[in-house]
Amino acid sequence: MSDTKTSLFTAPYPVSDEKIEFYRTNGYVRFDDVLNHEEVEALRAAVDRAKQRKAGFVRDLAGDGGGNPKILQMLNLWETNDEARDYLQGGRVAQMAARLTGSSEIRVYHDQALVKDPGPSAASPWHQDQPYWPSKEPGMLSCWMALDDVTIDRGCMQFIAGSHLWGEFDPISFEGSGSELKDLVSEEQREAWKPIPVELKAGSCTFHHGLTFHYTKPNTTDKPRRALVAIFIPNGITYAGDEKMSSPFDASITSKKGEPLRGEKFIQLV
Ligand SMILES: O=C(O)CCC(=O)C(=O)O
Repeated sequence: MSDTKTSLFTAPYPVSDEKIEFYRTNGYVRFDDVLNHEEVEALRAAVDRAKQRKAGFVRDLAGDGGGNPKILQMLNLWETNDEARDYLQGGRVAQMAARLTGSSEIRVYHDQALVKDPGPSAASPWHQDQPYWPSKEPGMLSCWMALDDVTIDRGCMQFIAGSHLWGEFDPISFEGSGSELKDLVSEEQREAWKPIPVELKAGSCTFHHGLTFHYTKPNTTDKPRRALVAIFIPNGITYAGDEKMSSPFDASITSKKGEPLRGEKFIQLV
């Protein structure tokens, strides 16, 4: 951990019972002003440096955009960036995940910077996260931290409230039209399909459950949209073995099928 940044990211952020209730009912919840200006600047610098370096697992989630990715995905910044590591190990967002899930322990599955730069960008299609994860049970969750002020047109998160109770659907291609998932749900679910955009200031975030349907529009503004996502494993999640699609972190998994999901890179934060 860096010496200079240790005062950042350590102060706890309170999570009220109302927020927990909201998360459990709706499958997502927002928190404002979770990071201060200095913390946001530190993480922006980490993301911008990672973009320059393009080391590790980096790809265009929306296909091969060549030099101008439509959705730039960079995994596990915490392994190479002091700021990203301090952010996770400082424990603030992990403790929030512990409160939301009621779990006494929280591990990180991975982090990811998701950047939609000005210019041609793509929608992140309606999808659930759980189909892409090696977990048998639902319950893992993500913290989507805005590092820029995000509006609908700059690609803020949108959710279908309560969809975390609709079960697990097939993984969706990020190169498609964006609305494929809507074709898979029941008539009743289609009627309940009312997207809720959550516009946020930089340093504010949403948490969402791995089964919650979510989406972001292409960034059509002239400013970047930088988000840092942390995915958490609470207690009670086991490894699904080869039942699920492969992931870049398969080699890190140390569990056998049916055992609690553990991996060399899935460090314990709480
Ligand atoms: O930021 C985006 O465009 C999509 C984010 C997302 O799908 C996620 O955090 O699970």
